[in-house]
Amino acid sequence: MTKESNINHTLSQVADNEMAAILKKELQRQKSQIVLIASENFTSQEVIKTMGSVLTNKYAEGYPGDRYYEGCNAVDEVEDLAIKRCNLLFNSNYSNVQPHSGVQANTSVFLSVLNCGDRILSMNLRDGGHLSHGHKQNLTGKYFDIFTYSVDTETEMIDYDNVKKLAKISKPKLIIAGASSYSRIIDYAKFREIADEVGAFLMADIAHVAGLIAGGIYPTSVGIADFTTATTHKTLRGPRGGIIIADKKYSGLINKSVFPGTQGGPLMHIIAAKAVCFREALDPSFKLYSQKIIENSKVLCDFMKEKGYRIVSGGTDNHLFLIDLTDKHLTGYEASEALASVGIILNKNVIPYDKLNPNITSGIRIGTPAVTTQGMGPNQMYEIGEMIDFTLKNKDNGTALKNVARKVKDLAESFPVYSGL
Ligand code: DSN
Repeated sequence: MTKESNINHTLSQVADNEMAAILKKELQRQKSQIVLIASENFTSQEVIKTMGSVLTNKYAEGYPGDRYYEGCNAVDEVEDLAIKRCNLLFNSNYSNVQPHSGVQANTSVFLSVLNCGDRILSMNLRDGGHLSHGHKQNLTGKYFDIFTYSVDTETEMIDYDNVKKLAKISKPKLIIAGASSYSRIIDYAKFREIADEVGAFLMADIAHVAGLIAGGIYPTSVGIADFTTATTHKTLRGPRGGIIIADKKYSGLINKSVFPGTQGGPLMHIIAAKAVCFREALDPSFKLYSQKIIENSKVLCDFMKEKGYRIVSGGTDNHLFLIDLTDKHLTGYEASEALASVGIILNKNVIPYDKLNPNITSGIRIGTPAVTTQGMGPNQMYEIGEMIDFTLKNKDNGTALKNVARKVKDLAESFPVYSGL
């Protein structure tokens, strides 16, 4: 153990017994349950240590070489390194690594080129879009004029002709390509054509697929969209945070919009951890990891289909898929609760044209980034699929479910992620 990591270790052992007990409980939960939440992952211990470093003490409003505080030499190096690696990873010439989250990255882009009341065309939340793309209870829905596109009623995929039609009718200033529960490839080039035709800016929110793009197995939006936003903690497997990638010509606008536009002091410990994550994602092994995420997702999706579950859009091209439970006479709420009771952790999710509200939903969303990090492969996907099917069919049989819960725990614990912890 290096001196630095010793310090980190000691700091994480400080004697707040109450908190230590909670942390222990959460670690134990993560080790013993099967995580199928499409937006979660197990970040490396290196990333965790970096997040828990002394960098958290430093105020650094501004940007490298131009801060409002003294003593920023080291944090300047940290941020420069994170930017350099981010640009290398996504083949870009400008990135801003300061956004605290994906929502803040999105908000910063909006405020950089839009005025209050300007029109945005984005994907409907119910069909796979994200809250921050214009939901009426989100800041975007309150401050901008939102038009939405839906997926096709038959294919449940984006209908680009319809998006074009809506763009021509609504004449948005910004179009958003991106989703948080869409299992198909998003054609950023087609979105670019549409945006150009109506003179709109194009923003791609790649939060979910950032790791797949970094691994080179999913089409990139960088160089196509004017702005690409992402989070670093989903398929990219880094710390919880956001980034913005764009052409250098937008650097002034975006930098100003992040700070002082929407944020104050950057979280330097998180930015350092982002840099560590980018380095990990630049390693050739990350390509293999991202390939395996999709392989596992397809295997589990096909298995559930064979078991008689209706998959939204009929399949998946990425790390997630949605199951429509309508014909099983189960809601997403009931299914996710039943699965959680045996230790299979996922989320209820609205499906396209869902008649149920987001607290109940007709579907569940299943994602494979976390189990793939654990090293699970096709055989474990079959095992998990069997356990999901059995649990949903026997959700009121407590004795049978106890047996499944034991199997879930055994499976999770036989693929340890944090063996040293
Ligand atoms: N991005 C959402 C998810 O997919 O879980 C959370 O906002």
